[in-house]
Amino acid sequence: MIPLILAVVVIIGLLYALLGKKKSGNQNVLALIGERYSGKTQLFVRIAGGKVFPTVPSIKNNQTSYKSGNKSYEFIDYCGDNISKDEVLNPENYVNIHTLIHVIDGSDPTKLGDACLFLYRLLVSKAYQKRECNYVIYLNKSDNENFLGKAKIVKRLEDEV
Ligand SMILES: Nc1nc2c(ncn2[C@@H]2O[C@H](COP(=O)(O)OP(=O)(O)OP(=O)(O)O)[C@@H](O)[C@H]2O)c(=O)[nH]1
Ligand SMILES: [Mg+2]
Repeated sequence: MIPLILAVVVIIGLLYALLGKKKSGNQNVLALIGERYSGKTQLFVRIAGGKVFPTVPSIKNNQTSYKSGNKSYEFIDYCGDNISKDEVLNPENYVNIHTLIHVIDGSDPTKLGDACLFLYRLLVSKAYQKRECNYVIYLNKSDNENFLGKAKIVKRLEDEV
């Protein structure tokens, strides 16, 4: 009887470990997401240590590995199209996300509505509700003379969400 109980406990333990691992994913992805032209690829190149050069609209994601301390991450610069946003929010990909860096062009008020929509979609997604990833808003183009200012942008995000 005791070996049987032990076997059942071991099987339950193994199942728990396997299913638990599948649910939590690798959580080793740092993802840059945001509207087209917000400056994701420029930021990607800068953080990845490359030489900054004039970029063109991305037609595919850029990806590299990024080391911080003794931890290694997959660093992905997603295109600014809707397919890429769906890809990030897809539970199969989301499960691997450690930190989501949402790049917002702070000098373009016409893009703020779409930025709010993405934030809303993230917050209501089942994947996020199950596990909140680190979420960072990177307010870009503050050097631009049309920069709206942090307070205005935060208020707009709060109002819309
Ligand atoms: N003034 C200013 N311009 C910037 C800044 N960062 C990026 N840009 C410019 O914004 C434009 C778009 O930058 P990208 O990095 O290609 O934008 P993206 O978000 O990758 O765009 P997609 O690949 O189309 O999704 C380029 O002309 C950049 O030079 C910034 O901090 N300040
Ligand atoms: Mg790009």
